[in-house]
Amino acid sequence: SAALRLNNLRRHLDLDDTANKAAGVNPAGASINVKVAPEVSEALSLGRAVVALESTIISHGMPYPQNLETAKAVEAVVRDNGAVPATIAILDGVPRIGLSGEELERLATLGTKAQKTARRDIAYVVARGGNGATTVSGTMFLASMVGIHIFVTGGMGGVHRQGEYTMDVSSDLTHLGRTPIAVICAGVKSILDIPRTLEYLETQGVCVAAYKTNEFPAFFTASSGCMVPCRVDTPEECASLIEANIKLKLGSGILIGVPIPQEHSTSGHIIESAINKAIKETKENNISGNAITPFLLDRVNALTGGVSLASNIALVKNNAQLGAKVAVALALLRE
Ligand code: PSU
Ligand code: MN
Repeated sequence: SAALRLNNLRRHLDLDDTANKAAGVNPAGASINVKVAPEVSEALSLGRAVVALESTIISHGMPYPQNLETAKAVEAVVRDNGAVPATIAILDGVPRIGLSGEELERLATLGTKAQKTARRDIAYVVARGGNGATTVSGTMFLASMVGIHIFVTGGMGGVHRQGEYTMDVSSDLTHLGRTPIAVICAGVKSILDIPRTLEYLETQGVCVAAYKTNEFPAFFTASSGCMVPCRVDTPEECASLIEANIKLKLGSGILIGVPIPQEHSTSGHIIESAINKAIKETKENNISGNAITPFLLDRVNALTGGVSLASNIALVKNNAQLGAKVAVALALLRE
């Protein structure tokens, strides 16, 4: 079955290391250039554990140099737990699956000069030869193109507060509804409307699970007050769920919410008052569209005096640890 997997991958990619170009096949069947890091393409062709990581968190989610330090530390956690990390971004118009140290550094120093690249932005960034930091939706698209099943991040986008009026619903949700990938994260921040986010995920057919709890986590705090339909308690249980989803060919994704470790959780009260103030500021400053999320993340961090950034870093590492273990368990199942 390893040979079969290799053939499957070859069908999607021209694994020519010298040219280091891959002809990825998008759902419409057209070919584009994708650069897969040698370590990642080798792991994929051998059916080994691979974990995708997003890059908007690096460019827009954290300040320099903590963004670079965190990106490197998260990759190290993935490796220490037996999987190969594949940080995904677009550099010079070419989607990259797996970044070198230099490329990570470039992205981290570009910061918000890299374009925040959701699904809708991918074609534009590629066409212009630009640099794009992929969001959860953008990363899912590229990861699933090369056959990666597991993706770790801090938090997903969701339905914004008052989304029932603004219609501001992150494409992370619709894209997870049409991509067979598992996103392992600490839930969604309460800058968002969590109950409506869960309703929307249900409509999209996304399987929402929580790790060692029955409650959907709220990023900075373990508790959101919202129950989830599935509970998983071990990496092996996560892997079985992912494998069943693949075998059923549902075509939709899985969200596994991992509560922030107790010792790093920030007082809900501190965060909540910072969030309310930050949301008020978006209105005062006429912040709209895809600038809202980066603005809120930055303001919440500033208003909490960096407390939220420290929690953020700790929870991403925690998610990466579980994500790598799940990837290893899944690779064993699929052998
Ligand atoms: N939420 C976080 N941290 C993040 C993001 C969201 O707690 O870094 C980023 C992710 O890249 C996510 C994107 O995919 O913001 C969602 O943006 P929007 O709300 O504009 O869809
Ligand atoms: Mn939006």
